[in-house]
Amino acid sequence: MAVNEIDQDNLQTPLAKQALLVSVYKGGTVQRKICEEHLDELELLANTFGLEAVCKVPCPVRKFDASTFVTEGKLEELLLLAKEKQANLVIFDDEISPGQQRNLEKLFQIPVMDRTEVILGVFGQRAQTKEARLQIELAQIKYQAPRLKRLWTHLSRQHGGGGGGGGGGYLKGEGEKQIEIDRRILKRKIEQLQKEIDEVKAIRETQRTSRVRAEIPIFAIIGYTNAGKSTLLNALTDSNVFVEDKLFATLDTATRKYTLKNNQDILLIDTVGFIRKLPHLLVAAFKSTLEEAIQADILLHLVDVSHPMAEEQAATTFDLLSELGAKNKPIITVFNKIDRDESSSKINKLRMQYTKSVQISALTQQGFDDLEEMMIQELSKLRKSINLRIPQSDYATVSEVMRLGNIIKQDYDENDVILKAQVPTSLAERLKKYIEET
Ligand SMILES: Nc1nc2c(ncn2[C@@H]2O[C@H](COP(=O)(O)OP(=O)(O)OP(=O)(O)O)[C@@H](O)[C@H]2O)c(=O)[nH]1
Ligand SMILES: [Mg+2]
Repeated sequence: MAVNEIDQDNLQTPLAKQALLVSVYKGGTVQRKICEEHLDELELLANTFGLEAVCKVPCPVRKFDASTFVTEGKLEELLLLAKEKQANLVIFDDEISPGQQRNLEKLFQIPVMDRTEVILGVFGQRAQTKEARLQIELAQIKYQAPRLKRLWTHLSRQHGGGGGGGGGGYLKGEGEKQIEIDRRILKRKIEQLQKEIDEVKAIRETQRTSRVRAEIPIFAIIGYTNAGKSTLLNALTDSNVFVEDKLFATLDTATRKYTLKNNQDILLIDTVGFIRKLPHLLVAAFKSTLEEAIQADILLHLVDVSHPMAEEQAATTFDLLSELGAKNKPIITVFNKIDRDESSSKINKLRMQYTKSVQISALTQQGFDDLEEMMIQELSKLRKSINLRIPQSDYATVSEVMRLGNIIKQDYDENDVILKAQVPTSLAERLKKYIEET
């Protein structure tokens, strides 16, 4: 059979769907419990991707094997289990190196994926905008590039463009020559995608600049996937952003205008959800999209307090925020889904950790007044960007601006000091007589 025919056949072949899920842990019962929670999340991810978990295996390990990730004894157990449960796919919750993946596939004789690949697949299926699609395709190709020698692959065999669909079939090992050709094709594809992304980004930059000029304060709703971010945006602004009890319902940021009770207009941005061990390729891919959100004036960090892993999820979000350089933004932590019957002890513990917080239900709109009040309060603390002309003789004021504000530009004009500065709104109030309109 010619290579082309094989390709064609495989594109028709349905994706292996019966997955054996494996997550490793070191330690005792506490670690095992956490491991089980991680497996539940992996199952949700797999389901979202269109796969079914036939068995979830918390796998205690003492050490790892460089070539097969888990050691021989464990591996034998897993091989037996995969046969017994008639799995035709294995998914590891941990990151598996290209070499390990190849070796594991040889042993299992069925495709072996890791969490990263599932997340990339889900993102691929769900992306809507051109930029998100391009970025995901780029991340998928970069993931695939060192893995061309795998027995099975699906990401590189997707229907061209868009990176969409969990579709494509699994392909039996490709020859060395084919791998070389594929590698060159991938390299060219990466360059081309990067160019397209840059173009789309440039357009978005211009849009952002015009928004900044409008000086409407921006609140970004951020948080773990499925926390209820889109539900909150919809409830506040009567919108229709897609909401679903699955992971990564939102992959594109959506912006809506909202007027607070004090008549202040604001923009609310709904964002892509965070997840534990978000593949680095995707952090990089979404950096620019997320950065836009993170350049918001204030972050509303939504936490689903009804989730057993609420604490870990909040911590994960904070880790990703610092990776994106946004940890020091004003953040209001919003404990969501309080309509669900949950022990208040968990909320109390979280409140000790996240002191600037409110409790709401985006579904029943309970607690919305408190949320708004805190938003107004935070907003009033914001700094304001102003242009000042201060006579040099007023040393005291000049030094006060230097001390309390952020000097962006400093010039002299005859006997005046000309400053462009960001200052707290309260100080701006006091500086009124020196403020110059531009
Ligand atoms: N009981 C309850 N369910 C809620 C609440 N807020 C959201 N949900 C549900 O939680 C699920 C996820 O909501 P989304 O708004 O899609 O969550 P998200 O944070 O936007 O999720 P991603 O876009 O996937 O990151 C949906 O089934 C919502 O109906 C709430 O306050 N109470
Ligand atoms: Mg959403």
